[in-house]
Amino acid sequence: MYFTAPRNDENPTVGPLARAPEADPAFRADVLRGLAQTQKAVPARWFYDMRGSQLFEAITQVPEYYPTRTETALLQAHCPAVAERIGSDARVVEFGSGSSIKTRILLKSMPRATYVPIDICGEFLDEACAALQGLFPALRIVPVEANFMNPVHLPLRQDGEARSMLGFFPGSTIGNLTPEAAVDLLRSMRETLGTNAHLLIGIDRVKDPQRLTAAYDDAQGVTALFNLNLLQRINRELGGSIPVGEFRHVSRWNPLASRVEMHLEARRAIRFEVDGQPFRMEGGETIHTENCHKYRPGEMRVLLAASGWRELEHWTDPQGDFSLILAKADGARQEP
Ligand code: AVJ
Repeated sequence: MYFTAPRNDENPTVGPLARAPEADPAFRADVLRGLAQTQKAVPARWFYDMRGSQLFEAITQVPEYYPTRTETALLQAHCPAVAERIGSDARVVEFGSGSSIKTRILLKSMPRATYVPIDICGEFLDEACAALQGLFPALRIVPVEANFMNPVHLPLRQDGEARSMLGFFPGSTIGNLTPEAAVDLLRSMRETLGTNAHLLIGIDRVKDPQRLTAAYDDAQGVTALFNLNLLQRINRELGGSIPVGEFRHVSRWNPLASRVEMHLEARRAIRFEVDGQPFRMEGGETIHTENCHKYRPGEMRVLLAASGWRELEHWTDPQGDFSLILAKADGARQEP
């Protein structure tokens, strides 16, 4: 979600930065609550303002960040098989669609699909849909502006639309959630999509901790900028006085929780305000900003089974770095 400043030609007395953007009340509540905790923490979804989204796109290009290019290759190799199994006219529901290039790979194999992207950012959604429609003129697109973490009401099936449903959840976004929350989300997707649905999901695998932490701490420092941008966003949108330069980006492997954690570590003792409220941090104290859970293949199967999904296909790259899984709603009654 991002905010645009009023345009100069529409409002000549106001410069682009003259008016502070409207703060999202949910952002304010999450930040104030998170900074008051013993282990300070801000939910990762607040990374994605305009600059954060651009920085994430840049992360996908750095050499250390293998997930995007690995998953892209897997999709290129296996989407034709998915389309063959499900039908090239299925309804494709993407959870957290963003601006993804990956969708194009899938839709290339499913030219007669109806595409239902779900995203919380209406502005991104509109832009992405327009771009996609330009590439696939025959594609039916029915965007839904919603937070996919909650059960979503899908638009009714239109005339001539196929019965088969394919949920699409690439990028290992599921890894941002704890396993418990991941099960809740996968269950709610199962509910949203219905009894005969399939799910195509990308999940990153456990591997050498050095490669994992490097993927979240690239040499060019793009991930550091991405992490630190959260503090800039807090300052800008919530009237914060956080001394951003006093923070250091940290990426660490937590072996017990099987996840990479990103933190922002205070270099020395500091005080600052957010929304008029005072906060202090000791030197070395951190704000926990993201979890990226990694799974082993068997654990992925268990995670899916616990959420009502049965694994049909499990594809990986030659190095076994990343998984692309096709699952089917379990216990599906055969619809007439
Ligand atoms: C978009 C959540 C999949 O966890 O790998 C990348 C986000 N954060 N580098 C990930 C991210 C820092 C990314 N996901």
